[in-house]
Amino acid sequence: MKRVRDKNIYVIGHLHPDTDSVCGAIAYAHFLKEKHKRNVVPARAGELNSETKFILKKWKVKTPVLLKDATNKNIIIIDHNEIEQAIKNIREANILEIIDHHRIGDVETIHPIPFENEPRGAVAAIIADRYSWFRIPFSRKIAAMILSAIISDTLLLKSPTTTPKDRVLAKKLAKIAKVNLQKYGHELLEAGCDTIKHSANKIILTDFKTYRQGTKKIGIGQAPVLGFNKIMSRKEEILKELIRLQKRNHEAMFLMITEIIAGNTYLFFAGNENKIKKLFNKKVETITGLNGGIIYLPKVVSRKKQVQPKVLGLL
Ligand SMILES: [Mn+2]
Repeated sequence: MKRVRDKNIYVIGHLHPDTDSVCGAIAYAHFLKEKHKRNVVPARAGELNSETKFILKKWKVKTPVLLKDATNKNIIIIDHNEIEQAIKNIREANILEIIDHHRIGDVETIHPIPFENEPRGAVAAIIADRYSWFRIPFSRKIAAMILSAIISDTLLLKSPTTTPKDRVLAKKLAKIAKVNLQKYGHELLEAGCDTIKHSANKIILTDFKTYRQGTKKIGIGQAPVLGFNKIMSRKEEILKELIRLQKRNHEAMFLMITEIIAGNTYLFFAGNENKIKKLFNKKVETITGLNGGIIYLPKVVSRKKQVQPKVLGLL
């Protein structure tokens, strides 16, 4: 065991945290406290996005503490298991457990630890199962946290990552939280759709994940919008910024602009056009002089299931 001075146990999700990472951490920290584990603290790996801010405010839940460095900390990792997506110095942490719903990555530990990974709509849904196994009732607030995470990660159960178990769970949690699933779901997703207000840089990096193999890195951002018109009038500016960021240290960089009501995506890319074109086998819109392009992907909403497996072929 590594010598650890800070007695707290931090439950933390990935960098550029989304609602699942934040509300999942809140729900799991609460669960562990209910099981009489002390010193469990929900944490976050960065600034909250506007959707998560809306949720925490609405349900009057305290914002998790910001943790920037994992050195000598007791950490429970949720919603990721790749070093590239974890807070700084995760190798220097005492990792106690991992709960995730992504591909198996590269986080290593010294000791055997509980590691649960299941393809579910949200990591919060896996955490909800723990409550059920141990017969710990969901308070209204915790039900709302888990429900919000499921709605956010599955775009109100529209993403192909949604499982039948997630649908049943969402209905049950909506009842406990005393909300109408459709109405609350739209309210929540719309709160996250302030993409248009932001700089191109922030649009790309607010919800951004990096994947590494050896020295090569690929990045995929995703930004939700209501209707494409306004955002696509800024396509040149956004593509230019994506290319600028890619040139610094990525093999290729992508941005999914996803329209959340119809469930369609414009995929912006920066990198080798010929290689990327082949991955999608779709028409590519290019802008003269720019080393990148835009591909329209109808009925694509999931980075994890519909984009990442294709583009990781570039590594
Ligand atoms: Mn997630």
